[in-house]
Amino acid sequence: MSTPDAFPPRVFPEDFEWGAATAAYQIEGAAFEDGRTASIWDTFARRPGAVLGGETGDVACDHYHRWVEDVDHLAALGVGAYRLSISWPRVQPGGSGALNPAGVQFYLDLLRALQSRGIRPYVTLYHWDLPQELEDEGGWANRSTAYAFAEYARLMAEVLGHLVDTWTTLNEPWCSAFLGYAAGAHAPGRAEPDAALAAVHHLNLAHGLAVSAIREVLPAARVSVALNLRPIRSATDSPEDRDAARRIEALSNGAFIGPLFEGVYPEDLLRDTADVTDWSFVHPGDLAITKQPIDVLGINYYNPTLVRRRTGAVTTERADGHTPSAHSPWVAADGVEFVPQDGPRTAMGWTIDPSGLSELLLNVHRRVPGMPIVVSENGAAFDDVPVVEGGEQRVHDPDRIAYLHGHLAAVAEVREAGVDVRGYFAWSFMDNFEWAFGTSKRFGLLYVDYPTGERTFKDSAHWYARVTRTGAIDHDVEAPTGSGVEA
Ligand code: PNW
Repeated sequence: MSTPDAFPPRVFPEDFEWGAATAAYQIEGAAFEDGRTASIWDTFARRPGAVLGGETGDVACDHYHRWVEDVDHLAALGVGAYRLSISWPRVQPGGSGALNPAGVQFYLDLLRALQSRGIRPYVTLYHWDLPQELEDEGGWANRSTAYAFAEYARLMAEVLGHLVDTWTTLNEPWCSAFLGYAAGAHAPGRAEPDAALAAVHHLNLAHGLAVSAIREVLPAARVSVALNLRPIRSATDSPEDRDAARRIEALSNGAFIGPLFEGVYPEDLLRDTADVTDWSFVHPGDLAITKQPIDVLGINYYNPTLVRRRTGAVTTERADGHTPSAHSPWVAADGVEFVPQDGPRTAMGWTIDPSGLSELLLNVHRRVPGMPIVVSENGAAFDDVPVVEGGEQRVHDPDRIAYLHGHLAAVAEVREAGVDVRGYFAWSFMDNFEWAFGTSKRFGLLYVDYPTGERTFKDSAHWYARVTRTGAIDHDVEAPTGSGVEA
């Protein structure tokens, strides 16, 4: 172990992008201020039983009013980049027509403040807060939503383009489609497998249309998408278990990598889902649109996925950590069982396994050769408890430090093996509204005291600040223990 001042050896190059990430609905609050209209999350959170404790994002971290202070905290973290998302209904109420000047001004001010601190903004256009009016017309199951999204992207490129470093079209379209439209665990809370597959395609189409729209306005734009790809592991080498893994590989990874980088939907995906849909929502020419060249691929990784052929009855899928729901997000996969894995877990119940990240990065490197990658989200929720020491509030979170350290070591390892990983964004900059779990799950480097809104650097934030300054990761690491959620 080394002391903070001893400067352990640099593992990452000078130009490695160190970042932290958030999303609009999870931090902004001010849900109905200055002309913002409802998103599907405002509506969904008001549905009884949808969010733990009946919480909403009405206030969240109140970032809409505290952004000046938050930019100071980002600067203190030493990050070179900040990944944020734009609330579509804040800048374009209702999802169509004219922009809302007050909403645009908020992002102009925020982006200028970041720029003045030398922090590069990575801007995600869609992190799950679809304007409610578009959902009322069918949401992502309706093809016209993809065109509405492209128009919104074009408008954002026009008004914010001079201040944005990297555009990310969508965050985790798997979650939007399957948690939103099949499991019903996320907004809009629909359990319609055929609509979920239509949503997959319309999200892929929206991505492609938006990439073109951004490039029409900004020919030199750096464009990205953030996918929650998974390393899928088969419990045994039996043909049945391997077939289960193949099916989940197609639903998790192939359904996005195929159309975005290869210009096809995997044949096995079409075959596996043939009883659910005939895929007639894929029109001639669509796969040329979805396969727009992009500059960098964002990968969000939290935990590995272990599957086998189902032997028992279908139960509510919990092993992979999505929100408990009466419905599975895994369309046409009743014959697959998700196997709980041994070892330490986070407060989400998610297995801690950095080897899943190296495996995933190697898989993507092989499947999408030459594509620069950033880890656009990685991090962990633990049951953080603030303590007062010497009159100062502290949050000791050794498990989070160990999690980040282990996963950064995995990134360093695959970089040595030739995988082109250019950056890493910790999820999250601060504790926030964790979707169906509300504020009960804390992923932040900064602790947020929700009653007062006060932010405190956790020990992991101090640790990460040393990482961002030195490019070295071996500062004061303790052994991982997990927070006590047992397998
Ligand atoms: C991602 N799953 O969500 C999101 O991009 C973040 O907004 C979120 O806060 C973070 O990860 C932590 O959850 C996910 O069920 C939600 O597989 C659910 C799943 C995956 C990612």
